[in-house]
Amino acid sequence: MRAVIFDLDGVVVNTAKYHYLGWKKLAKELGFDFDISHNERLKGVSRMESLNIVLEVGGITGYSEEEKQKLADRKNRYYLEMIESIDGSEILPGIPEFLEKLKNKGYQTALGSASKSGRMILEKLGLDSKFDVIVDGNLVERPKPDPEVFVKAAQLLGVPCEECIVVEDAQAGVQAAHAGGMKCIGIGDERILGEAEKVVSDTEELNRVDLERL
Ligand code: G16
Ligand code: MG
Repeated sequence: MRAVIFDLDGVVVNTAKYHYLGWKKLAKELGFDFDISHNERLKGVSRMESLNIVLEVGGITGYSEEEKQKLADRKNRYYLEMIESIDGSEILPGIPEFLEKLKNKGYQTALGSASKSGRMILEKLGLDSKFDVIVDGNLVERPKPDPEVFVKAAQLLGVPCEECIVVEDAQAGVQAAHAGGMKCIGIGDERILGEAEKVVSDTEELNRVDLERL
């Protein structure tokens, strides 16, 4: 194994709660409640796909593509307002140590995130220099579970896909890693991420995984 590709939301930083609050606010304005029980479905999927899920939950149909774009933009404004003040204290536990350990052992590292704000968030957290390559939602066309985001990261690193390990917290992300011919470590619930080669309950535990024995 030569490289580790990190998802952002739920792996490097917990931005999921801000995505959730942004969608919840939008839903409230549209006249329904979007509660936390539906949130798992939003993880790792693109902004537009998330909007479709939110509207489905609210039983709302009939918006034109143009109207949907405006709703997605509105949610993104709420999201950007909320993450305006995030800082290094919101980096998930064990991640800086894991990045350091990978560097010392000679692994290359990349970000592979669906979020169009991916690079900006890493910059805010002071982590952008810790990744050899950053691929975020601005550089890809097809959302996870399509492997495009990870394959692009591997290409930019110059490492064959079979020698890359993806770290993911979303089912769509595990599927994307496998579709790209990569191994995957899941962070979270074994029942949701069970397809991954290894599932750990939190990011701290990444430091105890033997990457050569996945
Ligand atoms: C993240 C989140 C998703 C979000 C997506 C797009 O993906 O998990 O909930 O919908 O990015 O984000 P944005 O609206 O900022 O472009 P990831 O791949 O980092 O887990
Ligand atoms: Mg994620």
